[in-house]
Amino acid sequence: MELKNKRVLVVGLGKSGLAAAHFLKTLGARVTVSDARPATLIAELSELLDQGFMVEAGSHGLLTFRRQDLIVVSPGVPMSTPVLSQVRAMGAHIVGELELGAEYLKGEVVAVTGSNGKTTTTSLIGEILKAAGRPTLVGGNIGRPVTAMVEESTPESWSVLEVSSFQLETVETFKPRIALVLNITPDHLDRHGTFEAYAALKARITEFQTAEDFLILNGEDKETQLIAAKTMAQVYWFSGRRPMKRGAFVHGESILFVPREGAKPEPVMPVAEISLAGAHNVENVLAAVCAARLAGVESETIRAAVREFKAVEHRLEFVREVGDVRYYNDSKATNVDATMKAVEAFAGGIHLILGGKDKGSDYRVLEPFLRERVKTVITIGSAAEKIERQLDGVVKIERAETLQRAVAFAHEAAVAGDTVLLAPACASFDQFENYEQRGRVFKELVQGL
Ligand code: UMA
Repeated sequence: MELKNKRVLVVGLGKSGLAAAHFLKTLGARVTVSDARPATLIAELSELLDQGFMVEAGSHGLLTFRRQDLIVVSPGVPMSTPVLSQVRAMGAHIVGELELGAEYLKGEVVAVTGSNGKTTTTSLIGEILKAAGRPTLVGGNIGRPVTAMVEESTPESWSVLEVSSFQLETVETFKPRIALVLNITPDHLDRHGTFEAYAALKARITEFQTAEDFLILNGEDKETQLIAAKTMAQVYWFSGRRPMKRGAFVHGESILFVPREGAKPEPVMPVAEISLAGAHNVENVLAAVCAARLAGVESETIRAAVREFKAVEHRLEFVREVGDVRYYNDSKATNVDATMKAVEAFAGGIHLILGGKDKGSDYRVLEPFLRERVKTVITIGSAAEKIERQLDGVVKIERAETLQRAVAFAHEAAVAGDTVLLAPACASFDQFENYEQRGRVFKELVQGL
């Protein structure tokens, strides 16, 4: 894409949009930015105008969108947005921020998608590559836009990208050297409409891969297995339950890696050396081991890096013990499947804080896990009523409305040996800026007990 002197529109002025706008300027493009928020709410407005950007605020106007050589959308802006559908029908060229950044990124790319475990796996692969002495960059959905990584990248770089379904909606050439699909369970149905549409977007991570590339899939997840038939890349597998023909798996007490079909399994490390809680985290480690071995990192280096790796903030993060009650922050559990995995990580005695902004989820699937391990569900946010309706009679439910009241209630209700777990199964946007802020507020409340 030669963009010098081209008219480019950036849609959405969050992290991605701002990074894309500044990046496009370095390429010599004539950049307009458009955000649905009113001008008074865009903190960067005067700075952007001073820097020579044209700004449209308060709405997305068809005229602005029609006059462009390229439109770059932020992940939070759906392709179904009316003005985008309209100009697309007229032949507009529309890409996402990830697609734009990845096209200019130098070096190798490892891309991690899936419904859950993306952030942990992305961070862990990053740590392993760093430990192996590779110049490593970590970004994407994890928080650093790809366009903001380009300048730092060199032909020797390894960029490890967390990739969301929102970002995959707008790829057109994205071709990672190593792609991972960790699992596919219902999420973001409010945006994608159906589970099938969501799963199809996840598969786009491998759409442009060729035979020299690698695709790592979960041997225990039916939806990811289906992708194996659709890829040109060399498929590797991971499994916590049984040996795989090639890939990483648990056998007895150890993690093994098979580099080629028929090759002898190589020992990588004992499972007991993983310091992260929960069976799902063993899967995340297996996926990372597989990616790191395919990137050519020695098992000894992988083992040392995994041993050192602690939980990422907001992912089943231990906060504090108060009067023999342990508090965990899993604010990143923004869908039902993630909550299920968090609950599974504890034997029982859980006071579970659920709720926030509903994403069209079915909370009834939590039933067996709640019956087995949860003493009380404490609801917060706008999804509270739906959760209570769907889980009526399954478990004791308390409506707290706010996180503050939820923590106070859990503190009252919990007895020695219990666990208080924030794993809300919902987005945070009804009461918080994002899941990070929700997690931080939770931790502050717990520290204040
Ligand atoms: N906006 C419009 N028009 C619209 C919708 C939104 O102008 O129709 C504007 C909003 O007013 C706002 C901006 O778009 O100013 C927000 O853009 P955004 O939602 O894309 O947010 P960013 O700050 O750019 O953050 C995005 C990702 N956000 C989403 O995908 C919703 C971040 O992932 C990511 O870290 C960041 O880019 C850097 O790559 C967050 C996320 O929640 C963590 N991701 C989802 C998830 O993990 O479940 C997919």
